[in-house]
Amino acid sequence: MRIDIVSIFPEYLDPLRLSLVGKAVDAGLVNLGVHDLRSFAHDRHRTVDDTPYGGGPGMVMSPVPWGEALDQIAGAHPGERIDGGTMTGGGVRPLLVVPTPSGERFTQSVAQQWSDEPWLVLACGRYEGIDTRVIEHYAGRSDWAGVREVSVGDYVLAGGEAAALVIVEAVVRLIPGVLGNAASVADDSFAAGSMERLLEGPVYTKPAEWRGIDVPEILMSGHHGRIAAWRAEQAHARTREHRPDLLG
Ligand code: JFE
Repeated sequence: MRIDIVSIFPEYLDPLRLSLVGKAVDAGLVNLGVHDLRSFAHDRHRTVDDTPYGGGPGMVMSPVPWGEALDQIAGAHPGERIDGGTMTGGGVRPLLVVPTPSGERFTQSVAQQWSDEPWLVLACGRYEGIDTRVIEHYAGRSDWAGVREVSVGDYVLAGGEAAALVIVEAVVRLIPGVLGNAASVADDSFAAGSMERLLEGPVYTKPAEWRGIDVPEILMSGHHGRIAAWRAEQAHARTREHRPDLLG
């Protein structure tokens, strides 16, 4: 999968070079490109924002540098890899992903769907957001796979970068070959397609006693059937306590 991220703070995306996503990049499973939106602004001050039509506080991101950036990243040589290689199949269209508090909820199900996409382009806004015509324009472009405005949660961030980190990590760990243990994907809370949507119960490791707290006896018993039943009961209890909405 190719992933491009556009931001006025490209260094904000540096953590994607670490850990699981970084390893997927190093292994060639993900081609990651991070782009500075300001390099697509041509005025002396590299301006990317302007005052909002209709008035109001703050500034809005101009559609002009966004159009230049997205066209250059996707346009000139469609399907070309960031590393200069060539993608098999060709004619690959990018899906434009725009984090915003007013988007559809980004869920595990969405992450699962996007893990099959060949090419994601994430547009990270700042200020009061991006001029809406950027969304409208790329939604109507047949050389793009579409536009998805998504919210990673009901709180307001200062920009799209932290949301982009969340989205990329959630998607990349679902790409076949990225996670070592396929069972740990299937067993996740909210795993798409699972019958029950329960939170994970508690987990323990050695030592068997830590600061006066014992690991529950049942987990030491070796009775796999009873352990599974206990874990299911713990999962239900935690879901009832933390997320009763999931039980209906
Ligand atoms: C941007 C901002 C004032 C947004 C009404 C770009 N889930 C989630 N929370 N926050 C974001 C996503 C997010 C994403 C992109 C963003 C927040 N802001 C800040 C300020 C009103 C806003 O939208 C700018």
